[in-house]
Amino acid sequence: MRISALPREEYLLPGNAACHGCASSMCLRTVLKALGKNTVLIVPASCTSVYQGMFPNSAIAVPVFNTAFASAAATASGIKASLLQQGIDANVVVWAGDGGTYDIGLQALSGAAERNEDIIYICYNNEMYSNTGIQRSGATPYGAWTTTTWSGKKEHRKDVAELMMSHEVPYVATASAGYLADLYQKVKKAKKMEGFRYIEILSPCPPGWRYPMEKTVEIGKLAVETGMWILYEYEEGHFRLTGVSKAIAEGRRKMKDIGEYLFAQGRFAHLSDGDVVKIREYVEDRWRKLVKMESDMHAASAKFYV
Ligand SMILES: Cc1ncc(C[n+]2csc(CCOP(=O)(O)OP(=O)(O)O)c2C)c(N)n1
Ligand code: SF4
Repeated sequence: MRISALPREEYLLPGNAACHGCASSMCLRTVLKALGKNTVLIVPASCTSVYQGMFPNSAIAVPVFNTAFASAAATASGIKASLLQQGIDANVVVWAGDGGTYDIGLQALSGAAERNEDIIYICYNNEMYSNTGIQRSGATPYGAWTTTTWSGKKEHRKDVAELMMSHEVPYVATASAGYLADLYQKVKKAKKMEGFRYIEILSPCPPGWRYPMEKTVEIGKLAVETGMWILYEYEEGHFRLTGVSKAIAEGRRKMKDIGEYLFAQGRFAHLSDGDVVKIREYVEDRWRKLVKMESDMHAASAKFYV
């Protein structure tokens, strides 16, 4: 599918307050095209709650409920229940940053996933708390500069998409701002399903990642092409790699060197050779783990109880 084939309706209006080159706003625009107007967005404190505009004005042409940082998934669960009680069937969708997902909103997210609430939770992961001045989050990768990791983060990031798979929810997918048509198709698929659905989008941020604003799509693609970010779907218990990640796993595409991704961004400019080796090893380990997960999935289709 080509970007030009996306619906022409706009639900994120131009002239909003997002930075130039903001992947979060590009992805939200795409996500809303897939969801359509019968949608309620739940947005915790984040860049989105700023660029959406100040009441009574809004850059988002569907109802938006701003909620406290920790409670997006709980708020969405309550709104869905209330709408159903009133006989209204609408897409109830959380749109939250990684700070609101990986750290501060994690308990509400886990609870809603475990209850299999009938909502879609989308995390736009810019790997930091951007809105408050680029602080580290649990999603910040090893080595990255932030204003609270001046010499580079010392820990690897955690992985909430994998955590959602361990909750065995109906649908988990990863996407990247480099591939908006893939994001659109994954949201379309999620929209048709029932129960808890989680989508996480790698969402580059020019001021936080320190690269020129016109490079957002290129950086979003490089993340996938170098294996730093892996595209996949987990659907009703079945895991599979998708898009460029699948092509790399099947040997149809060669993986690019991690340096192409890292040194396109000022936040990694200080990395030593040792740091790069450490990141490369981490990426290779994770890559092997997910490729194995896909092949184990096929092998495990045998029945244990006969
Ligand atoms: C409980 C609480 N702690 C801190 C804040 C201040 N705060 C508002 S937005 C934000 C950062 C949000 O980061 P993230 O969720 O990653 O979204 P982004 O800003 O990157 O879009 C913070 C720390 C808050 N509003 N509430
Ligand atoms: S700081 Fe980053 S995430 Fe926030 S609006 Fe700007 S580009 Fe988007």
